[in-house]
Amino acid sequence: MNRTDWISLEKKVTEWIRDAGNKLRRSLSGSLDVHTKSAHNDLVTNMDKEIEQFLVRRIHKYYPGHQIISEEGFGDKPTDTEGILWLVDPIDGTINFVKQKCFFAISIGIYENGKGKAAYIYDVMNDGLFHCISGSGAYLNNKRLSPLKPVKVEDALIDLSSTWIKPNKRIDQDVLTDILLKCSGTRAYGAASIELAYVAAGLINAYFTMRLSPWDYGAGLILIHEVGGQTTRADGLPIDILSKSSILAAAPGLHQDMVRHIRSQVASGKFLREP
Ligand code: 2AM
Ligand code: CA
Repeated sequence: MNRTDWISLEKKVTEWIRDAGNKLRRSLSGSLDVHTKSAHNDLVTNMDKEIEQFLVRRIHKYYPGHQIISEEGFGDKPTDTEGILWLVDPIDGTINFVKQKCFFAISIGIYENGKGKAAYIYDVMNDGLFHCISGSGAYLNNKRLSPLKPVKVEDALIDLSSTWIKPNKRIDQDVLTDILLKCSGTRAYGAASIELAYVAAGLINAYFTMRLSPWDYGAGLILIHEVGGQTTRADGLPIDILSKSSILAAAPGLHQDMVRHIRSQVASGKFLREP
C-alpha cells in the first residue's frame, strides 16, 4: 500500500476504534458476562467477543485480502507474514476492564510483509489514542511523541509484573534482581499495549514480560520503533510476530544494559524459557 492508502486506512481505523471505545464505556454501566478461559485469572467477557467481531467484520469488508490474528478467534489463521497482517486485541487488560473499569485498551498493529507499518492503541477511559504510520512519527491524540533519549539503569522506571520475580516456569526469579535493586523504581499496570505505549511516550523506560501474544504486543512494537526505542525477546533475539514471545522493550542504552545483564545471568546457569 502507498502512503495515501495508509492515511485512508488510518481515518477508518480511528473511527472504528472510537466507536468501539464508546461501546466499551457504555458496557461498564451495565452488567458484564464474565467467563474464565485457560486459568482463573484468564478472563473473557461478552465485550471482548463483541468488539473483536465489530473490528474483524470491518477489516474484512474494507480490506478483504488482508489477514487478521486476533485474541478471541474471529480472525484468520495466517501461517506467514506475507501481505498485510493485522494484530488485533479488542480488549487488552481484560482483568482491569472487569475489576477496575479503567486502564484497558483496544490494540491494533498492522504489518506489511513482516514490517510494522501502522499502530493504534486506544486507552479507552483516558480517551488517549496512541497512533503512528511508520516513518511519519508517533502521536498521542495528535501530539507528536519525542524521540527517546538513552536512559541509565539508575534513572530507569521499569515496568514488569511480579509474576517474573516469583517462582514461575519462564524465568529464574532472580535473573532481574540486581537490575531492579539498582533502578529508579518499578511499575505494573496490567495492560501490555498501554505499557508499551508508555515506553514509546517516555513515561516509563522499559517494559519486561516473559509471555505475550502477537495481538498484545503488535501495535506497541511499532510505536516504540518509531521513537527510536528497542524491542527484542528477553534474551535479545528478534521477536517472531506470529508467535507468543517474551518481550523486552526499552529506551536505547537501557535495552543493551538489560540484555547484557540477562545474558550474563543465563551464562551463569539461570534459566529463561520462551513461551
Ligand atoms: P489480555 O488482557 O488481553 O489477556 C497482563 O499482565 C497483560 O498480559 C495483559 O496485557 C494481558 O492481555 C497479557 N497477557 C497475555 N497473555 C496472558 C496470559 N496467558 N496470562 C496473563 N496475561 C496475559
Ligand atoms: Ca485481550
